[in-house]
Order: sequence, then C-alpha cells, then structure tokens
Amino acid sequence: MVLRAGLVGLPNVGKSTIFNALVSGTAEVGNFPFCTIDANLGRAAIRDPRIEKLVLTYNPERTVYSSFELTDIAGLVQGASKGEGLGNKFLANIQECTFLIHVLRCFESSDIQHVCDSIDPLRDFSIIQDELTISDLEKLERRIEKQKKRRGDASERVAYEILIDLHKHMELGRQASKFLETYDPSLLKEAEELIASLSLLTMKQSIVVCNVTEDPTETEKRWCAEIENRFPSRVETICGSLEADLIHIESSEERFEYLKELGLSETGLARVSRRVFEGLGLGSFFTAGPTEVRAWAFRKGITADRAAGIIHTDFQKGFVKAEVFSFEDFETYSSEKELKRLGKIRQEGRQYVVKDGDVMYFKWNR
Ligand SMILES: Nc1nc2c(ncn2[C@@H]2O[C@H](COP(=O)(O)OP(=O)(O)O)[C@@H](O)[C@H]2O)c(=O)[nH]1
Ligand SMILES: [Mg+2]
Repeated sequence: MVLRAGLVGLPNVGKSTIFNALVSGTAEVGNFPFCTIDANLGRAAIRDPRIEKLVLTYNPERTVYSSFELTDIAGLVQGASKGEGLGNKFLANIQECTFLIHVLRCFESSDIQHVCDSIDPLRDFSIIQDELTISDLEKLERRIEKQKKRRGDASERVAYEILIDLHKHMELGRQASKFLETYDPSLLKEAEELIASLSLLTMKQSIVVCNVTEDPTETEKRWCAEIENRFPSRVETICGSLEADLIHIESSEERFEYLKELGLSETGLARVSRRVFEGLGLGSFFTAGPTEVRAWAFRKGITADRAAGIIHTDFQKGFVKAEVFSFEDFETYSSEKELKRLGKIRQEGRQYVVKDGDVMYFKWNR
C-alpha cells in the first residue's frame, strides 16, 4: 500500500507553491484558480537533521533522504461535492490520500485573488470541511441503502443500526471522529471497524499549515493564533513564497546562513515534512558508511528482518542478524569505535522491533 499525503485547500492559498518547494518539482504555480488541472504527484524528502549529523562523521560519497509521496490536489471550491469546479475529481484525489495537509491562506495580497474576496482562513477551512462532510454523507447513504437489504440477518442488522446512528450524528454537523466518544460501549468494537471500512474523508488524519507572509502582519498573527487554538498541536506556520525561494539556494551553508538571519534554525518545510511522516505512521532507520548515509522509511512496529527487506529482499531471505545502535547514543559518543568500546552496539535477531532512529548494519547469507 502506498502511503500518500495530499495538499488540500481553496484555490490560491499556496498549495502548488508549497508542493513545488517540497518536491522541488514542476507543478504550475499561477495566480488564478484551477491552474492545477491534474493532481500533481511527487516525492518529498524528509529533511531529517539526524542525517546531517551522520554525514558529518561518515563523510559519505552519497546521502539519501527518505521520502513520502505527495500530491498537489487542485483547489476545492464550495459546491465541489455537487460537481462544482473540478469537484468529484478533487474528492477522488483526496480519497487516495492517507494523510491531508490543509493549507490555509493567512497572507494578504491585493494582487492574488481569493475565491471569496477576503482573507478568513477559518471560513476557508469550513468550506473544505463541509464539502468533505457532504461527500461522506452521500457515501454513508449509499452504504445504508445496501445494508438495508441485508438487515434480515441479526449481525447485519446491528451494522445497519450503527450506520443509521452515524448518519444522524453527522447530519447534525458533528464530526465522524467524535461519534465513538459517546457511543454505546457494547457496540464500540463493531462501530469502530464499520467506520474504518467506510474510509471517510473527514476521518483522515491531517495537519494544518498556515501560509503567512515573510514578515507576518498583526492580522496574520491573530489568524494563526486562532487556528492554533482551534487545532491544538496540529499546526505549522510557514511562508510559502519564502520556502520556494529557499530551495533555489543550492549551497546548504548559504541556506543555513540565510535562515539564521531570519532567526530560524530550519525551514518550515522540514517541520511540515516530519509531521507528515509521523502522521503516516512512518519512522526512519539509518544505514551509515563511507559510501552512503541513508535514511529508510519503515512502518512503525516492523521487525528487523522486514526492515532488512526494505533495503533488499535478499537481506530479508538470508537474514542472520542486525548490528544496531541508537542515533541518540551516536550523538552522545560521536564515534562507532567509542560505542563499541562501551558495548552500545547491540546484536539483534530477526524478531527485534525496529525503532525510529536506529542505525543498522545487516549481516546476511547468500
Ligand atoms: N505573498 C505571498 N504569496 C504567496 C505565498 N504563497 C503563495 N503565494 C502566491 O499565491 C499565488 C497562488 O499560489 P499557488 O501556490 O498557485 O496556489 P494554489 O492555487 O493553492 O496552488 C501565487 O502567485 C503564489 O506566488 C505566500 O506565502 N505569500
Ligand atoms: Mg495550485
């Protein structure tokens, strides 16, 4: 299964700008609605500062970051669920995503049109959320119709009733994610499974990105505070156009200097990409040597032999053991030699559950 993140939001909020900056790709960036006709697909690297630290020590010929699949979904407009704009297509693109990045425009600009002619990011969020909810309700109704025919059977009848209750709940404008909180405890497990099987758009995990100007005005700051309030610990604030400029600075030292002048220690995109990665349930393990320092994405919870299989299927088949040390220990003692001396390099078998930040070396038989 491909884990994909998608950028969603109204037209002209900065989605393509952010997409481009994230994948350094070529999605069109333009000052008019519907400039992105087709959802653009790319891969975005995770700027993991741990990689940079490993590189300083190993000084490898090549550095490879891990990445996730990202899609730039064309701007959704009011009425999308009824086919307005490029309605159904947008909704289908969102359906394919595991994780959503809601881009909210906080920046003001007289040159760049807003579909509602005013800046109000929370209103914008509601417009998107309403479209997703309508689409979910329609899906739920289709499912209820199907389930209705099966309700002669006792367990199918329970499912039918749960669906009806969920529909009532959502029709009142309540979020599907809140449904289970107050539901009959004896039906919780069934309800949970049933809801998961519906893969509702409003149940997708997400973060919110406030797109502000380089030097945010008081109004922009107020918007950000309100958004932060509404979505506690799910918000990142970035300046899309600045991020887009930053990727054109090729030398990483220069970029670092520039960031320092702005009073920042890293780019906003680095923060966003790590959040998405986290949200997708992914972690990174590292391989490090003189040829290559590399981060490998893995689904949290997998065992060492499967992690080996991510690198090469032969590594998994012929798995013997893994030599592992944690990045934290590496940071503390800064050399493999020292780690060895202190017994911090562990020998792990195939059942070892890999942790985010493990630096691994696999031994295998042909
Ligand atoms: N002032 C300002 N303009 C931005 C920012 N981000 C994007 N823009 C501009 O807004 C316009 C629309 O951006 P785009 O990324 O195409 O929006 P999309 O329709 O959401 O994909 C473009 O002219 C961008 O250059 C920002 O942070 N500040
Ligand atoms: Mg666009």
